[in-house]
Amino acid sequence: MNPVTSRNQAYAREIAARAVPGLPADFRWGVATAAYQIEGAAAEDGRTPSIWDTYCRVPGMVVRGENGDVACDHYHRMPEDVRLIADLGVDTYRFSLAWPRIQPGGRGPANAKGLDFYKRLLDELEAGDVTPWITLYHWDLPQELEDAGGWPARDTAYRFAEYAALAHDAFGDRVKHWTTLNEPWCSAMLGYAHGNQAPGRKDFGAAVRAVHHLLLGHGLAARHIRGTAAARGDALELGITLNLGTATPETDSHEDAEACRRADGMGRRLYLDPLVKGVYPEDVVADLALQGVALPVEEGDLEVISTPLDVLGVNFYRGALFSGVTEDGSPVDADGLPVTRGVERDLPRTAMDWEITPTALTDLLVGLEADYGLPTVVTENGAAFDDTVAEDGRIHDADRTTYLADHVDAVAAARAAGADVRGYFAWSLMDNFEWSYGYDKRFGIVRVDYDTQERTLKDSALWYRDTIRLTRNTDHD
Ligand code: IFM
Repeated sequence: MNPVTSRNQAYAREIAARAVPGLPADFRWGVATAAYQIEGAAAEDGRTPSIWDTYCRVPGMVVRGENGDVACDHYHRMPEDVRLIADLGVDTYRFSLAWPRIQPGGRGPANAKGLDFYKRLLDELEAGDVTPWITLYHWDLPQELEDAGGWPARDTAYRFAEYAALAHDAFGDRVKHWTTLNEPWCSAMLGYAHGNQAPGRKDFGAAVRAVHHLLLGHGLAARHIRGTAAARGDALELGITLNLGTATPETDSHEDAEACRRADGMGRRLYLDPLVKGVYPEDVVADLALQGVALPVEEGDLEVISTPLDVLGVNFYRGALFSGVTEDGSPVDADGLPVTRGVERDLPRTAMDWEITPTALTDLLVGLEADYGLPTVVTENGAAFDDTVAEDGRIHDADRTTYLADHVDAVAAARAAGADVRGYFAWSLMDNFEWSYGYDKRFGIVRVDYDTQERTLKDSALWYRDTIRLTRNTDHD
């Protein structure tokens, strides 16, 4: 039985009421998307290819060889999509700008037609009373910059700062919320070490250089944006978004504690320590040195990287259990170095085969507060499930509703425990191009029929709308 249908609003209200306590009326509710995943219009109005356009064309890299050429056709259906967002009652829409649309080829002046599209988007959002939240970089590096070395090359950081300046100069008077990078861990590690995201390179040393240059690019952009906003008197809330999880040891052994230290080091502290404290974590630097790899830090870089942040964006999907030994308990190493092994648990999973671990979100947010003390916003959280369209034409995605409700509860619990969490954005507004998985995995609270481009609110979207309404009307703080 599906628990949340439009005919069963009582149940939806029950779940919503469960999610409300602890969240104040001014809590920020949003939905999020990213340019390459929804826009389509890949070759229109001067946009040039990004690394994802190229990667999608490499046989075997993306399920069924799919790509973002058309995606959700958002570029042409944007006003309709914004109406959908406004009708959900969210106050914020987080979207990314396509670098190759705004600055084709990654160098030179801004492309007026590219800027125009986002100007029209801002107009529509304003008309719908929805606050824009811009992400400058959600993985679509102009291909020309990859050809010149990509993120492992220092120059890319300066190119990013130049593009960020073009974008902020154009929209800074209308947009207060700016995120520089989305999930630099993915750009660096999946793109340059694992090779399962664009540009598909497999070179750990290059990935570590990419980490530093992404952070440097962030810092250079942040400095410019801060300076211009202050000079122009523009309101500004500036941040970066990281994909973060939790690392829990399987046992209380030294090996498992070390495995978690390494995982947390490479996944969380390698980014947050330089961003917030202006230093790279010594233990991670030492681990990298053992692997013959170094961060290419130059004088003054860490000062730039630690330009003050107003908010930390947290993308959360799952926590993980780690061990430092093999399944039969024997110590193990690879090339003489200790390994970190993810341990599978008997937990419910999403269609991505990701374990569902809502309490890990509470732990993560509370831990971030303790370690870094920055206000946070959950800039992405959500789940892919194998949705079906029922005979009544609706999508009764109770699994997604439950996932979202449990994670909203987890945010409320983190706030109750003292974490300054100020918002929650569902990933994603609508089904879209899920990178190497193509269109197979559906994360949307709105269904997209890719044959007709018809949008249909799933039950989870109705639940989200009701939850937001109830929270606004019930201030618990
Ligand atoms: O779709 C992605 C998004 O682009 C970045 N964060 C994770 C999502 C789900 O995999």
